[in-house]
Amino acid sequence: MSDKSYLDWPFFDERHRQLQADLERWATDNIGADHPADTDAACRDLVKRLGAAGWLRYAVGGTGYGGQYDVIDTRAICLLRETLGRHSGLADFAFAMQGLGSGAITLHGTPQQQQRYLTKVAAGEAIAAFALSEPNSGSDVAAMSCAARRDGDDYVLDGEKTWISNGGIADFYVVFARTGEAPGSRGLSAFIVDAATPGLEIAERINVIAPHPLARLRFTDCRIRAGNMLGKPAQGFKIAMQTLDIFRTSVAAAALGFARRALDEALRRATTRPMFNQKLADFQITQTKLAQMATGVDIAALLTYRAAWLRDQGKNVTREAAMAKMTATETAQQVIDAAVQIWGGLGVVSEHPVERLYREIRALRIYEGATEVQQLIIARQTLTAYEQDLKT
Ligand code: COS
Repeated sequence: MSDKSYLDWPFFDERHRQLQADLERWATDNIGADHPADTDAACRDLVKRLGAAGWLRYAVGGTGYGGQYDVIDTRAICLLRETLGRHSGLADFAFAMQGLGSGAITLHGTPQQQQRYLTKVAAGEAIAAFALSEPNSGSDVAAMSCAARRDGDDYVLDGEKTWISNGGIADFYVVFARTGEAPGSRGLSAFIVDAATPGLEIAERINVIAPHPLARLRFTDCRIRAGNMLGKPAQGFKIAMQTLDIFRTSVAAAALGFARRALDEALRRATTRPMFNQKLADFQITQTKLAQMATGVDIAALLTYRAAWLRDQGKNVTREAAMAKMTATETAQQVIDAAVQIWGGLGVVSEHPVERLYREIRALRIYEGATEVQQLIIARQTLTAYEQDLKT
């Protein structure tokens, strides 16, 4: 039984507490924590079930297009990821990628684009993916080389994208490409590319430490209508960053869910494991670990829900989202490692809950901006604020 006292923090409204309670019931009844043999099939199934149960409505904005609210409620997204993450890494993944993959359409899509894609994403009838990274452009987004050349009423895409979650099972990809209006970050644009478009192929499926659908995509003379562009030409970099501002906070929430589960598992073990005529939890050395874990969980929760709450107040949260993502993912890694230690030999047995968490957390410190990128962002924002202060 996880600590729920944080739900009384002032970041939340009654609807958030209700959402969390409803989802907790649903997840307990409907989600297994196992890593299935066929990850693609499991993900497709999870998307369908999350859609049918109404949870994916929170992943998109626009009540006219299947969204729960007109504007994405970041706290709701975070509560969903935290709760799903506590039950199953794959369920969290399936939910999160629907949001990340369609976030740019929620933020910048035309009504036609929103009608066509968001309604299906919210219903679990279409799988979305976000295609930003390239073999030579991960942290340095502005260095991307995948190109989109204007040709009459079309754009023609050439290049590669890699580490694309849902790659291989997605129905459409939001692809960022160089349109060349200016060098670097000012010459990128965003496009919606349907998976069946000729010239788009899955060049490679990538197996990772905690399996989920992941692929490298190749675009060769891939022709799409100019109407598939999201926003205006040259807005691609900002569209990508605005999307990440929402979903980075939610990565923090997923890490928080993993950490809470690890703490629960550690408590279960420590309070029942006999050792030297007492229980593991009776040793001060165990209590020190538990104290650090519980405090780490609350630090992660405070930063996560601060960023989510601020964004829901319409504030710029680039700095706060970066702080939340960096701290929650790094802290969760430590909490999970301590849980493995408390479980001892059992903690490294394949498919034990803490062994699974140990594998699940690792990628979160890398994807959607590695910890080092978050540090760069926080430092830049802090220095800029200081320099502006000096001027006024
Ligand atoms: N929202 C809106 N605009 C933003 C923004 C944000 N969060 N962050 C930056 N911008 C704007 C800047 O204001 C700047 O605008 P102007 O050109 O008008 O001045 C422009 O975008 C370029 O910003 P910046 O100079 O900071 O870009 P850099 O190339 O230095 O890159 C980092 C900044 C490293 C922070 C960025 O490339 C990044 O986030 N990298 C990690 C990418 C990532 O998460 N990859 C994983 C993909 S998903 S698995």
